[in-house]
Amino acid sequence: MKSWVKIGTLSLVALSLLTFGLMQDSAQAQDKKQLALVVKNIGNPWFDAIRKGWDEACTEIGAESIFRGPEQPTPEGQIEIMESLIAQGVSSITYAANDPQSLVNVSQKAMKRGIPVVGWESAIVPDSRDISVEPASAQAIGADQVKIISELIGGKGQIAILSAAATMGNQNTWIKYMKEELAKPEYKDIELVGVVYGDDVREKSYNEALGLFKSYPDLKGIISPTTVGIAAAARAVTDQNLIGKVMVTGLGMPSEMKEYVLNGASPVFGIWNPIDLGYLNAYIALRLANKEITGKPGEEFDAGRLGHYKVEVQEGVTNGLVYLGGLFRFDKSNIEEFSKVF
Ligand code: RAM
Repeated sequence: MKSWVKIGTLSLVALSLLTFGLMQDSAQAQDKKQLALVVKNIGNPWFDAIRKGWDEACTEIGAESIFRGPEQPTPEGQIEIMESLIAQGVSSITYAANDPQSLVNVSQKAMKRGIPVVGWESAIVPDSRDISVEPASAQAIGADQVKIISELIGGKGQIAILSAAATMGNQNTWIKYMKEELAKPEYKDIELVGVVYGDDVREKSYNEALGLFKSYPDLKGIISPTTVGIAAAARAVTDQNLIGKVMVTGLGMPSEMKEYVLNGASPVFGIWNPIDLGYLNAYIALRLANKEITGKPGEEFDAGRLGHYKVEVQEGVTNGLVYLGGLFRFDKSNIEEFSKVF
């Protein structure tokens, strides 16, 4: 009997310890943030690089990473995904919109339910997110692409823009600043003959480039502010033996562009680091989910290996903006090295 009591006592202690442990585990599990990242579409290597940094940060901070995107870069697919994330009750949603306007309702629904929303590359519609994240100033990104094409074509001749989808806010904003830059006197001999849309789909972008060669036989340059478009345009120039006749620049991934930098189809292009951008996005999502920040200008926070950030003022919008910083140019001097990174 005695021994039974002893064993019984021990068992009770063990049981209560076990229960305590289980409770702790489930409290931790409940506390583990679920950070959702919604990209324009699956299958674009750019978003795989963004995901790399996002996952790195999630592992570091002990959050669960949820990575979603539609098959095709359409707003409908993104709305469906965001609705399901709201129903699931994730801790935050971070998105790059295929059409920022179309995502306003679903974003507001999430915020009303207490799910913080981060809009990245999508800063054109007010009140559709708690905070915006941008790689660099849109003006600097747009202007730099004009400077590069001007250098490549010797400041003279016809150029065209091959964009992503006509609804995409980031590309549209960059194009607006390209046009502003082109209006400066130093570009008076450059004529922008048109803007075409490849929808961030490889084949469509390639065919749009072919269409430009046909419509404008004197075309000297193409600016493509999308990683999908620039690679497709450079491939089209290469396939059509137009290297040296039509210059391609814009925003590309060194891993996809190496071949075209070396063959001369696209000797110079710009971009920022998508791995760092994904990493920063995850830290911002966590800070919002933990209520350490709300997204208002002036707030400050730490973002792991990237260091300290401050939320900036965004013109005409109550919520703030965070810049990653770092717009780089790639050419034959550094393409080899960076093509191994992203
Ligand atoms: C494409 C996408 C993405 C953009 C890059 C530069 O991959 O449109 O949103 O940031 O290009």
